[in-house]
Amino acid sequence: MKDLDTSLYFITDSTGLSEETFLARTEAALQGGITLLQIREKEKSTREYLSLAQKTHELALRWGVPLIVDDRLDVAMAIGAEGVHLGQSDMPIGLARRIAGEEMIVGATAKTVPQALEAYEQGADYLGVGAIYPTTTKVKTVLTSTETLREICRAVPIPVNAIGGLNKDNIHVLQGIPIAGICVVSAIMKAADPKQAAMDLRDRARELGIGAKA
Ligand code: TZP
Ligand code: MG
Repeated sequence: MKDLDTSLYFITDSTGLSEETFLARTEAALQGGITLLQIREKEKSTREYLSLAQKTHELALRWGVPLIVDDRLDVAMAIGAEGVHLGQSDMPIGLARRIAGEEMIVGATAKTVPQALEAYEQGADYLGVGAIYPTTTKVKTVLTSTETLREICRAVPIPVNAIGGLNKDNIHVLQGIPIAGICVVSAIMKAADPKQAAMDLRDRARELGIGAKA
């Protein structure tokens, strides 16, 4: 298994932001102690995605945090990102693993135990499970119960992260579930002070024992 710290996994969203503001917020999140970074763009052309991913990767490298590219293995490989995140309608995990090789981080979305097992068996390094709460981030998703989240954690030996509508005031529902960490978009991206927001999330998660390595 890869040595991967998914305890505070920040997923970006550039919607409505200038590139300068986007990069400033992303760097603030890195300063605030995020442990994993994902660039997630749904509207950009391939060239635009490549360009922003490249700039984001430069920041991530400066802070020593791995960068994961959402949806696009080609973009991830082209910019030398550390990983790719694939959902249920993206490239199958097994195929991505074959193309990407063993070194690259391949993450998968799973909403059920069978999906989690399949992703694990095909070579996923970690799983994102949710949405735990309704989200304002643009995504096609349904809610996943904390009970299913717990069952997925039991079913696979790889890190499992909770996602969806999570913030420092509601992550207590995850206490006692052996997740490796949390994924957030808005709680950091839309915060008045993204650095502080990342620090607060990290502190609150630690306080609750969420994502703590045993
Ligand atoms: N997958 C399930 S929920 C979600 C994704 C990508 C969005 C999470 O965003 P937020 O703003 O943290 O609710
Ligand atoms: Mg996807």
